[in-house]
Amino acid sequence: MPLVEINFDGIIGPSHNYAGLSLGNVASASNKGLVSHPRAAALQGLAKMRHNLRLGLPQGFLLPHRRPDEAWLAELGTDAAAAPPSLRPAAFSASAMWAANAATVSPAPDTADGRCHLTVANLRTMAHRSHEAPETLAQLRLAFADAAAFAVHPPVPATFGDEGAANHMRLAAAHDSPGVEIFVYGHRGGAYPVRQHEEASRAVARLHGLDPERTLFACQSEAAIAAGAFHNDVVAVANGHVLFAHEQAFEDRAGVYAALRRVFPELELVEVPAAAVPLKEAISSYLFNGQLVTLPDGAMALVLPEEARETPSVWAWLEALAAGNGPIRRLFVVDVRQSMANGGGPACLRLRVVADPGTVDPRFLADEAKLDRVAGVVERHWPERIAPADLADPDLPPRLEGARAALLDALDLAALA
Ligand code: SUG
Repeated sequence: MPLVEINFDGIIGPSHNYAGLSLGNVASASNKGLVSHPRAAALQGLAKMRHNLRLGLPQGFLLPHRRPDEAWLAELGTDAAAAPPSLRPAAFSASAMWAANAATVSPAPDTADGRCHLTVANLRTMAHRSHEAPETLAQLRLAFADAAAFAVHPPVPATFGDEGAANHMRLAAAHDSPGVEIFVYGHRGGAYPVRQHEEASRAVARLHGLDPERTLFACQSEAAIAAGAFHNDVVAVANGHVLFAHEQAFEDRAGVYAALRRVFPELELVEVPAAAVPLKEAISSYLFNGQLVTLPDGAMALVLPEEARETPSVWAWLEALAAGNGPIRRLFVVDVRQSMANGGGPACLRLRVVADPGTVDPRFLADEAKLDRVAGVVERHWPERIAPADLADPDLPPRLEGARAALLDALDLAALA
């Protein structure tokens, strides 16, 4: 079977809540303290997977992590019962749902040894995300255990922040052709932290055995980070030969485009001018966090969040795009509002892996029947709502544990317990 792009979505975990943990992520900060709806959140995520599956796109998933993370709390000398308010929300966070931050992936045609390489992200900048890596590594080692096809690397040292595929793009004539990989790092972010370190990006490129001639390192613009684009995938996305980016995505816009055109002359650039869509609206609508996908008939489509349709400047621009002669011809809208309220759009929820599905552990691959099964578990076990004070309720941890165990059982993945 040829190499195809498989989107692995993070199943939204039963502890999904709004704790305002991510400085620099405007949605997370402004929704702090709201009551969350984990059951609705997970069903929205499953509906998105089903939507894309019905478009004919291969779909996989990753599992929610154990929360509260008692192993992490133990390293900090405490546990869920005694954790201080400064640590408790971080231990309960369902942030592993945003699978675009799980790892960076270099498909087999790009690497020196002809295998698909994945490096788990260390996510060191945010406390609540910094303890995802061990479980992500365990899941990826299981899903991509075929050592002839994959190499799964542990995170790079946490000295240098690495946030995975959200700061990585790939251009290629087709998914199974050799590509050009673009690593986007930050230098300055105004009042906000820079989450992707250049040294981490360069380390990942070396570990993956990428051809230096076909690997680019681009600095994200300070203006974008300062406006709330805490990851590059909030202001730019690539697919096939297309780069879809905001005019203010990169610090040295002309330099990045020129370098790209040199190594990838087929580049088709779809740039959104700030005059048409200001950065602020691009970020609040998550225009660039749509999934830019190639449909089975070869046409390109964007799978966008409802918020993009609700933002007049963004929707007007998109309708003109789809009606024009450009490469992006179709627009689909999905409802992932529960995740969006924490700054996670359609593209944040998925990790793209180009692979032969026959080499992936089938337990991580989705079909309609399996999604029905997962939805059944969610309906039965996911809390309907979580208010901030509920994180201190002693009944919550056993409930979360039971919910996760039921999911692992339904997917024959008790090995991850
Ligand atoms: O890391 N939000 C995530 C959103 C990640 C989005 N991912 C991509 N852009 N690829 C983050 O900032 C909020 C959690 C809270 O506040 O409770 C959060 O972690």
